[in-house]
Amino acid sequence: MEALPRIVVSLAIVCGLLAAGPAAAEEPEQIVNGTFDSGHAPWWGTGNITLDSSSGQLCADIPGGTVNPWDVIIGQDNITLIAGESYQFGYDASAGAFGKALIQLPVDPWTQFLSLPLPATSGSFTSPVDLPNAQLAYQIGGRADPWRFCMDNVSLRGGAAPPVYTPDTGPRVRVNQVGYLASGPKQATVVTEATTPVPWELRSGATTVANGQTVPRGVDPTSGQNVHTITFSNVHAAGTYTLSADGETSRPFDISGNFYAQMRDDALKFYYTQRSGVAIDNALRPGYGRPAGHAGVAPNLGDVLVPCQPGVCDYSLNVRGGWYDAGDHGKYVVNGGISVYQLMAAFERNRFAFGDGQLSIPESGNGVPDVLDEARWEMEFLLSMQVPAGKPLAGMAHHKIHDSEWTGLPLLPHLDPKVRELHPPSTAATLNLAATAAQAARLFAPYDAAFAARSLAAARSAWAAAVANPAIYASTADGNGGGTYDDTNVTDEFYWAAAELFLTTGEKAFREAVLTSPLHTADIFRAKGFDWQWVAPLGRLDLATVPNSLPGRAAVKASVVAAAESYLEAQAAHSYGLTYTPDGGIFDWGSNNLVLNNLVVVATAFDLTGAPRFAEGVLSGMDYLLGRNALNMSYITGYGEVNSHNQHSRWYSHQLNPDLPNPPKGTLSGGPNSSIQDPVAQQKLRGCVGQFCYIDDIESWSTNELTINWNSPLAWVSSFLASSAQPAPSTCQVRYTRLAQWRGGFLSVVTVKNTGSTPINGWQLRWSFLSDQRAGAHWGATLHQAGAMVTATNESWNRAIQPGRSVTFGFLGDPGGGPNPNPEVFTLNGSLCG
Ligand code: 9MR
Repeated sequence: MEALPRIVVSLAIVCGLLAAGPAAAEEPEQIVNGTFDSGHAPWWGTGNITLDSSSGQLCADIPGGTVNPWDVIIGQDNITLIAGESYQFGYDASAGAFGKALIQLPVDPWTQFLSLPLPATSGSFTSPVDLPNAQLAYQIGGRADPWRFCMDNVSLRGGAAPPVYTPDTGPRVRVNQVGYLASGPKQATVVTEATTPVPWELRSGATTVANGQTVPRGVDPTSGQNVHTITFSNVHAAGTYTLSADGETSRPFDISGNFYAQMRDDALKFYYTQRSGVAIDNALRPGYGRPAGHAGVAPNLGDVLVPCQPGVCDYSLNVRGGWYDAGDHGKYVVNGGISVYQLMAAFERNRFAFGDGQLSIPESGNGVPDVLDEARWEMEFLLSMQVPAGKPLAGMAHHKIHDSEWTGLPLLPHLDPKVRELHPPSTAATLNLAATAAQAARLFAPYDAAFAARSLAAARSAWAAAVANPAIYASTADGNGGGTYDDTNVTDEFYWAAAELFLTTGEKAFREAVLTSPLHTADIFRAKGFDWQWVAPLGRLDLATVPNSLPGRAAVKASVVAAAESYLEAQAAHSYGLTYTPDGGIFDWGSNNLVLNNLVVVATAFDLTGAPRFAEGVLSGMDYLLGRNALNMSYITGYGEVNSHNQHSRWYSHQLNPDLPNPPKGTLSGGPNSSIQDPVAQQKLRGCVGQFCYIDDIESWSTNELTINWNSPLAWVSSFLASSAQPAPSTCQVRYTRLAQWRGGFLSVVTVKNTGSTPINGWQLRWSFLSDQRAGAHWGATLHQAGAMVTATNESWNRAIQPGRSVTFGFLGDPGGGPNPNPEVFTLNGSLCG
């Protein structure tokens, strides 16, 4: 709450119209967020106004020329009234307010329990009915001239206090409900009133396999609970266990082999069913098939020819495709950027963990690792958001495309009837495009040279456009129908984009941009982690890990390791093992993705140093997400005894319509958010402490949504854990030799060796030419070329390759116009060869 202009306050005092009298002050408050301290949820407005709470009041510019009071409304729903109870209503408003404030039935016949003609600011009534969903509506239309309305301190006191919600947190012994890796660290947390050690026992069935004393840890500020910890890392035997202490027994859990490869694949499969612009094939995702969304078929009004918001541009773009951001139907370049980056970064970190056919997507079998195919689905969308040549701001990227108004749940994508609009270009979006297109250019080069070249060209033009327009920011008020993703500090986006362009091209200009960025030597790794709005760490991590010749690279690597050390320190001090320690213990929106992104830094330190404590820190960090937390639940759908499965989504709306599915296995929930901006959280979690600011309810969009940028660090971290603990060795080796070259032709032979321990029966070897080469006459294999991609299939006589043995084939080629570099990446039957 911020003070309204003085005139209003004094007017209220003179007239005795204060929001709530002293007698009523003890009565329970029924209005949710009447003070607009952090946004204006759950207030809504009609489509002809934009609600703005950036000043700590709720304001809107009211258009002139409407006819009826109800042509413009600001309202709040779901107010509980009890028959026979009296209620006192009040608020502050800007001078000259016009219209009426109504408390009424939310549907026909719109029975009014209170009708207050503005500018009056208080009134009272006795409810004639029991009603769980009364509506407060400020009907402020009907004026000829435009005007501005502001209000604050809206209050309705009376009736009964909303019932106190107590989550069912199950047994007080908190464990990773999925499992601890046999060789990994094993810790648990006990909630207890005891202040001295208590005995614990680890049991397999009725047998006690280990015991000891808990370690009292005092009151954990992120939960308000008094807790102890238990360590049982020296138990390695696989099995199903329970842990008991203080008269409580944990939920069952495993000590097991590595399940993170499964989690990696599930986290990545999430993206296919987020796809826009294409039908989801039920055969590939049983239970999740649906028609194409926003593919230009009615009632959809997009996304094949999407105009700008009025006055923003004079063209339309085909922006079909990409991933829906979250539970809404919006597509946002900034958020798409970090998401697709993290998928490609996971691949770049360890190409051997990713194969063709791994994710059961329509592109499986095309010779390209599925993770890159999935990433390309989003990259093509990001590229399509670039302002065309010849138009104002050419080379910039539009910030976002989404509905002109918010829609309700459930709503399958193909049924969305709202107008779709391109929003103005922003520097942040443009640099997201530059960074990811540069990254794509180097990763796709071995598979599709043409796409790589197109990406690099787009990255360069986006960079140039951002340099020319370095401070075009998305508006904080542009949030009708979609998220704002606003950001007024883009030094980090500049740093990240410069880093990616340098890593791909090695060019001096980008090297200088990296070295002169104020962030290059700054302490950019924050206790609260990084996300779409703070992307400097992406640049730093890649400069540390992707091979390059940057001067002073040792310091870059050291900065990552130092940050990881501080995260490990935080983890050791935290009784639930969190590396995420936000200022004042205020958990952010999507805190679980911040938890994971800190683990990305710790994991990268492992890659840089090989020190086991970093890999162990990542494993312990996952325990929090998988059940070792104050709510005793796993935040990953389908993992753990009790897990999030009602995430906010318009198409995984099972909680609202049993015919629709829950989110797929491997979907991360946003997690605890201290600011609880949505009505369900505000009704149930008021006054919550840190970890308790979460509810697995589909309408709790501020604590329980799913997004593409939250599953991406889950994919990255689980991929790290899958492969750092169990590197998947390649089982083939390819030698490509260009024996001769002459004007207009060349001769190559290729030897494929089975380095695994089982025979290969039938093979297909694939590579992509890096230039314009064409394969011609061949022997020892049948060659087929599509674009740059070549598929060599065995002949009947050499289909078997025994372990340790090789086959050789050859071909005549045409080098095309350009150079004739040897291909670098080969897949055999979909798996990468070493
Ligand atoms: O993830 C975003 C979070 O960091 C912001 O604080 C929040 C409010 O601006 O918005 C979140 O993003 C939402 C986006 O605006 C719209 N699609 C759903 C996203 C996840 O809740």
